[in-house]
Amino acid sequence: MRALQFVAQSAKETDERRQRKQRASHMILYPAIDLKDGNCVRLYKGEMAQATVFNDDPAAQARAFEEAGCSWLHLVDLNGAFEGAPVNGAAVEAILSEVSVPTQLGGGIRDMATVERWLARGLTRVILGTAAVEDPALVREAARAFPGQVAVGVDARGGRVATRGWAEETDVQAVDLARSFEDAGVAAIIYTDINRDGAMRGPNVQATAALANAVSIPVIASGGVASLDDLIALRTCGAPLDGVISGRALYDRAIDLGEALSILRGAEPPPRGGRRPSP
Ligand code: AMZ
Repeated sequence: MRALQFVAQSAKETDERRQRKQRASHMILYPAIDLKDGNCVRLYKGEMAQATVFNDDPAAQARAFEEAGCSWLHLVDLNGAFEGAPVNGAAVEAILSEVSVPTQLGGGIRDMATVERWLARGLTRVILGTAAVEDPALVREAARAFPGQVAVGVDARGGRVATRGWAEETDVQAVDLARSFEDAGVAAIIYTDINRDGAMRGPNVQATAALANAVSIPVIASGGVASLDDLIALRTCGAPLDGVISGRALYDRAIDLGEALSILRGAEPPPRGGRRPSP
């Protein structure tokens, strides 16, 4: 009897270990829907003047990502990030009523009332960027009030954090900012290398790994993903990443969404050079 219990117990332990390992190697793909003037756009290195419209129906775009198997959506209110208050609220609401996957939104969320309003409307997570630098007490208060629902956006140019639509430079080092929230209960740090964003030159794997190794908060990589190899590089970078945000590469079809999802779930990588040959 005792032997049987032992066998059952060790089978359970093996199972748990396997699940833990699977979780550790599983990364979430966050497809980005960046909103400018009600449209889905991609910018080049955050420049509003260099916007390319990919879809004028954000809700349809969101549904397409959901139908393709994405388990989360990453939304950005670009006008909101510049203006310091929500601007593309109607588009965000249209997305929320269209999809049932969890969503995170950043851009123009700078006070508690806005945090509360968005979470009450069905967002899963809010992202605070500028406020993390200018009003860190807000991040702490929000994370306390909404555990698991507040992420910090750390957007850096040359290692230093930029704010207000990335138009303002600060002297704050990305790693220092991330570390300062170590005990605040934030759900994630979303780390963007601005010079890679929209540039299709590959992500800054080294800086992302360094940041992820410097904090115990889950880190989401953002900026520059251009190929399936980039996803493999992030997945095997030596730091546990929670996920990766991709925008332009998905819209341009530089990476195949289905293949990206399977790579991030820990499947064997396809042959180098990207796509598998078609049957
Ligand atoms: O592309 C840009 N110029 C840009 C952008 N994508 N500016 C800000 N943002 C995003 C950040 C973060 O998700 O990556 O807006 C959010 C931060 O907004 P705020 O208002 O809190 O600084």
